[in-house]
Amino acid sequence: MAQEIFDKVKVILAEIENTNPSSAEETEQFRIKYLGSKNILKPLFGEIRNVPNERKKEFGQLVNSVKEAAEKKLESVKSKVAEADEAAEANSLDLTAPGEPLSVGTRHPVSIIMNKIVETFSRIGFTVAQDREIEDDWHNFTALNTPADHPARDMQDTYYLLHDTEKLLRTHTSSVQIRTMENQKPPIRAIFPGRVYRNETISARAHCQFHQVEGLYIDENVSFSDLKQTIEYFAKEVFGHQTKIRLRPSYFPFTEPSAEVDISCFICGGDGCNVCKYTTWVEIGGCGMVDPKVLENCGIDSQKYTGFAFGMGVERIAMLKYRINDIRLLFENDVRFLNQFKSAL
Ligand code: 2U9
Repeated sequence: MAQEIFDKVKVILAEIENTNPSSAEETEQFRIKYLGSKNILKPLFGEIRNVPNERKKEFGQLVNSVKEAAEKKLESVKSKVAEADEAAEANSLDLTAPGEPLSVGTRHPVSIIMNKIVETFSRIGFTVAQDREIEDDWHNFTALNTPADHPARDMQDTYYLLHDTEKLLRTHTSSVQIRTMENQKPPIRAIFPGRVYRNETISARAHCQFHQVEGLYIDENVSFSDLKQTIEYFAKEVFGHQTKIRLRPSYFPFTEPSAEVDISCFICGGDGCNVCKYTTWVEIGGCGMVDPKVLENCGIDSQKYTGFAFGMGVERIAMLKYRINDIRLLFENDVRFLNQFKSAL
């Protein structure tokens, strides 16, 4: 009777030694069967009463060795299974699969238009000049023939610096033209892109900051027809080759004669629409022959040299081209707006 119990335990021990779980699931089943709270060794402890006293110690040791064997097996199997699982996962990785695509940013519509304008003028020999945004009265107003009582100089229109009221935020990039003429001898043929500031109440149509590209060509015998040709070339390049230009007489303190520049409406092509307000023309900037007084202010001999100048607002052109009806969208950096320019120009 006692020997039978010993034999049962030995069978279990052999079973443990011969079992080799090969997956996480089989390992768990092994643990439950030999080491779980209802393991198959438990009933054998109950049978210890059938073992004669002199063999009880031997029986206890045998049952313990079975438990130890189960624990040892479980430990060694667990690490092997974990290694196998890791290897299986590594094998399931497809190293030839294409990577996650990087999301590429988009160019800001103002930059797109500014780059297009700069590139267009570069092709006909204009260089690019940039300078400071904080200016003095001379470079922003006085040298440009803007009289002391001109409304543009008013605090209502211009931002003056609080700690240094001699300084202001430039209201146009014309100040860079003055600096260029002060430092270089003609011929001068350059464009002047940059950010400018005006004390405007912000609305859908106006902002206190915007971007301009201005241009200047000074040499001997530069004429109004050179100006017209240059504007026409620019308009056709940027708005399409069917584009016509129209110059309307105007007044600026720094040019004489002066004109507003209109282009034929590229939206309706002459049929009339709400962009051109049914006039078939849209205004894109201004231009004129540099006033001789402005040349003299910069040390250029106005008897020998003449020149033309022009200016345009970049936001206005971006709004016309992309049909944007609120200038504030161009300064808010909302990606839902900016992402729409992915494939522009
Ligand atoms: C110098 C001499 C002349 C630049 C010019 C305009 C006409 C003009 C506006 C267009 C829209 C400004 O951005 S805007 O509001 N500009 O109409 N600008 S002539 O004339 C100059 C500049 C510098 C030394």
